[in-house]
Amino acid sequence: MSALKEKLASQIDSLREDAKAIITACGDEKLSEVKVAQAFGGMRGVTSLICDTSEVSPETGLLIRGIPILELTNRLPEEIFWLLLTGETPDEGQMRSLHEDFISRSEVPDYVYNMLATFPLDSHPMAMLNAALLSLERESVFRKRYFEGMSKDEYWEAALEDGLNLIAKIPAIAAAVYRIRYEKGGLIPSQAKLGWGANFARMLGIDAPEEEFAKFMNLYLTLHSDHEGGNVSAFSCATVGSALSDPYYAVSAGLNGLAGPLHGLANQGCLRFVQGINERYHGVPTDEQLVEYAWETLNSGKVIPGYGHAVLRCPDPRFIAFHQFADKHFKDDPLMLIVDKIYRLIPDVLREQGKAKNPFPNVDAISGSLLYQYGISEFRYYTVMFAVSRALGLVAQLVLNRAVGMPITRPKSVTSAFIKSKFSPAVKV
Ligand code: HAX
Repeated sequence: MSALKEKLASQIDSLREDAKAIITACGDEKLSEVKVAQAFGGMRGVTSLICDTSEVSPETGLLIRGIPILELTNRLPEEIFWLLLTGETPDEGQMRSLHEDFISRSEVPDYVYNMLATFPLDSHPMAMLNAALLSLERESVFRKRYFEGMSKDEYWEAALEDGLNLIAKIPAIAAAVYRIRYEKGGLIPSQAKLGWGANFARMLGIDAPEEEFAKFMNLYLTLHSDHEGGNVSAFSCATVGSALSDPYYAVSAGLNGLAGPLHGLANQGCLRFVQGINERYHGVPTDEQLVEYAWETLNSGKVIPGYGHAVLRCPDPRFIAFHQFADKHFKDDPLMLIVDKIYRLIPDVLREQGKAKNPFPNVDAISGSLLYQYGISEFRYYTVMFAVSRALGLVAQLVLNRAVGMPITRPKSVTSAFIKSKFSPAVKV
């Protein structure tokens, strides 16, 4: 048994007992109430999910298992995966075991590459990634064991099997999407022993200093790994997984959500915004010019990409981590100077407009501009890199959900006619 499986196996009983004890002790307590505006408003602020892998504090941002993300920026993404799942950081032996486990599972079947090669070249890279993950569903251990009659207590093990296989293979698949979709030449063979992030960096075949780019990629993959349970990708993945659809279906569903412009796709929009400024003003604009550009964007009914957040009410610490990295490596680059200036000036513009509840940058305000520094100029690919990282959190959440026996997700809906009739005194019909 791998060290990770052994570790989880030792925790499962207490996870289940904890969940039961909590429900017995305070199952009738209220977590939140739902107002009509919230039902019409994407359930914003309705506390109704359990997620132990990470939480997002409005005031300080992402905590992974209670640890602020800024304290984890030197960790490898594999360590973060272990932490997300077990609540502990792995020791050297455990890391070695996880590393070997990923190596042994990393080979991608040829049919996946063959299918990717048939995609028209104007396909979106996220559609290619998700199609590839779905094609791997035929390998699902969870589905096979489910139909062989596996007991409920074993669901987590089968979900972990699929999850580990998916995570071990996703870097090579994502790199293949890049090289095929953008006609970069042949695929670069995997060297899984380099480590999960460094191998991904290498397989992309980017012309950048290898060690520095690998370091950047590890940071990127760590920062995007998880963001509690209610964001579109996590919630979609958990919902699909709750029907006992196997992890290939569930993770791919989550990543389809990540492909939306208000979620993971914002990183490509943000770099376009920064470049638009660069082109209009032939370099770094004056403060007045930048503010003018921001108002033009807002007045034309668009959002400022990379700013605002459904939960955060502070600068996203993931933005801060990238900003620190940029300061170290690309301090005087014009695009980074524009990113900096936006950070300094846009919050006041958004405050003045008075709509966005959070006027501060989120992670997407800078991630694309950094990828661009390394010569990755294919905007549409950026969300694929986000997806590679987010697979860590989605799998961790799925495995834990199956471990504690989370039932099928099924909130109740009502019709708008019901709301009108129930609250008619308050509604002019
Ligand atoms: N620029 C302009 N207006 C904004 C804004 C921004 N950056 N952020 C929010 N607003 C507007 C909203 O569009 C909304 O306007 P309407 O009332 O006219 O509909 C109003 O402010 C209130 O919105 P909110 O409650 O503050 O924000 P939401 O929770 O509804 O939405 C979003 C959160 C992240 C979707 C939003 O802030 C946004 O569209 N930001 C720009 C896109 C972006 O950066 N997305 C990435 C988010 C991080 C992420 O998930 N990455 O994967």
